[in-house]
Amino acid sequence: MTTREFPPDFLWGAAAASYQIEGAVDADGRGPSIWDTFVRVPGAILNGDDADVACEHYERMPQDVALMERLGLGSYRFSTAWPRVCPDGKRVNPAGLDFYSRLTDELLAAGITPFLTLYHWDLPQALEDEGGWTNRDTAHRFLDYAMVVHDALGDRVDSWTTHNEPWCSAFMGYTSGGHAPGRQEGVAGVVAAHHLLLGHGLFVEEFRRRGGTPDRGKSVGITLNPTVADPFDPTREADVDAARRLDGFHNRVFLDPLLRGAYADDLARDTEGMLFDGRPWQDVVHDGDLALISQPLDFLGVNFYHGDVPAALRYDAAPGELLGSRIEHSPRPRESPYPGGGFVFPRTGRPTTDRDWEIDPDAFRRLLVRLRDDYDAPPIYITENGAMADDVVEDGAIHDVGRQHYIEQHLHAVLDAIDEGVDVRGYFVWSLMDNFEWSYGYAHRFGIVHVDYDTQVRTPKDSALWFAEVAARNALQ
Ligand code: IFM
Repeated sequence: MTTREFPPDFLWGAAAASYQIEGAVDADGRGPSIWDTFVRVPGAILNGDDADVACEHYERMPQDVALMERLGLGSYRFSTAWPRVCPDGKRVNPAGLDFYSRLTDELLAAGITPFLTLYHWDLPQALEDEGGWTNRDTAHRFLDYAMVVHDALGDRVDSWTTHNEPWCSAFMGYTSGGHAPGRQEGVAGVVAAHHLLLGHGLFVEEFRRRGGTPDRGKSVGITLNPTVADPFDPTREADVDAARRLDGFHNRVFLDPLLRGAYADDLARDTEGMLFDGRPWQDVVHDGDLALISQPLDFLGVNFYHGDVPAALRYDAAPGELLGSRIEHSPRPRESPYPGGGFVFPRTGRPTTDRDWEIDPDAFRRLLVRLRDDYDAPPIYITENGAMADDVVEDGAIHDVGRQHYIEQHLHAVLDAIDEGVDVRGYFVWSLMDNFEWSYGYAHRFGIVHVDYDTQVRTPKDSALWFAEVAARNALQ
C-alpha cells in the first residue's frame, strides 16, 4: 500500500472522560453523580463493577500527561465533571475546578492541546432528583456550570465541546434505562434530548457573547454519535421504515435542530400522541429554542464505532433469527432506546470486534460524506473511534493487532472521506487508556494503553506505539 498523507495541521489525539478514569469519587468535595447512583443498582453494571477507583487518574494525572507526551499526542480530549465543579449541580467547588486547571496547565506545558468536553454523562444526582434532563431548568443549570468552567479555563482552553453523545444521555438514560439514571419512560428520551440541545444552545450563545470566535482562536462544537441506518433487507418495506425511524431517533433528532433549526416532520409523526407529564411532548419546545440550538457551530465532533442494520420485528421469524447482537450483552433487561421500539439489529455476517460490534469502515466513510451532503456540516473532528478487545499481556507487552487493524481501517475511511471533499480536521482514538466502560464495567478494554487495575500500572499497547508513529508521520503507510 502506498503512503497516504493526512492534511497538514491534522490534529492527532486520544480521548477519555471524567467518570471513566478519574476515580476519587469523594475527593475534594465532589458530589454524587447519577452514575454513582446507577452503578449501585443491582444488575445495572456487568460484574457489579463501579468507578469509585477506576484508573486513579485524579491522583495520577501528571504521570498520565507525561505518558501522553511520550506517545507524542498532539491533543487530549477530556471532560470536566459537573459534580466535581458543582457538587450539588449549583454551588461552585473551587477544589474540584482546580483539578481541571492543573490538568490544563500540565497539558500545555507538555505541548498538548486541551480539547474540553463539558458534559460526558455525569449529571449531579441532586439535579436528577429535580427531574434531570427532563426538567428544562437543568439546561440553565448546565449553562451556569459551563460558564464556571469557561471562566476558569477560557484563558487557556481554545476548543470547547458542549455534550458528548447526547443520544446516550437522552435515550439510554430516559427511554431504555440502560444508562444512568436508568429511567424507562418512552418519549422522555426526546424531551431529554431537547433539553440537552437547549443547554448546548445556551452555552454557544454565551460563549460567543464573551468573544469566543474562531478569529480569536476559540471554537465551540458538539459531539454526536451518528450512525448509518441501512435496512437489513432493502426490499422489505418494514425494514426500510425501521431504518428511517432509526435514522430519525438516532441521527436527525439532533442533526436537524442543530444544523437545520427544526425537528423533522416524520419524528413528529412517529411520536404523535406520546405524552410527557400528561401533555404532548412537543410542549417542551418553546418559542426561540430552535434558534438558540441552531446557532452556527465551529466544528462537529463525530464518534463512530459501528454501523447499524435494523430489521423490523418479524413475528414469523425463527426463534433467535433476528437477535440484536448488542442487546444480548446487556446486563439487565432493557426497553428499546427508540420510543415505540419495534425493530432489532440482526447480525449481518460482518467481522466483529472481540465484543461483537460489527466492523464496517465504509459505513464510516458514507456517514462522513452524508454529513457534508445532507447537512453541509461544519468542519468535523473524529472525537472517538476505537475497538474493544480482550487484550492479553504477554511478557509485559500487549500485541493488540485487532485494535490496530480496526483503527487503521477507520483512518483509511477518514482519508477516503477527505478525498471526497469532506473537511475532517482531526482524529481522537478512544481511548487513551482502558477504563470503566459504563454498563460493561471493566470487561471491555478500549485503551491504547493497558491499565492493570490491581496495580494501576500503565503499559502502552502495540496499538499505541503504532498510533504514535502514524501521528508523527501524519500519514498511513
Ligand atoms: O466509552 C464510551 C464513551 O464514553 C462514549 N462513546 C463510546 C465509548 C465506547 O463505548
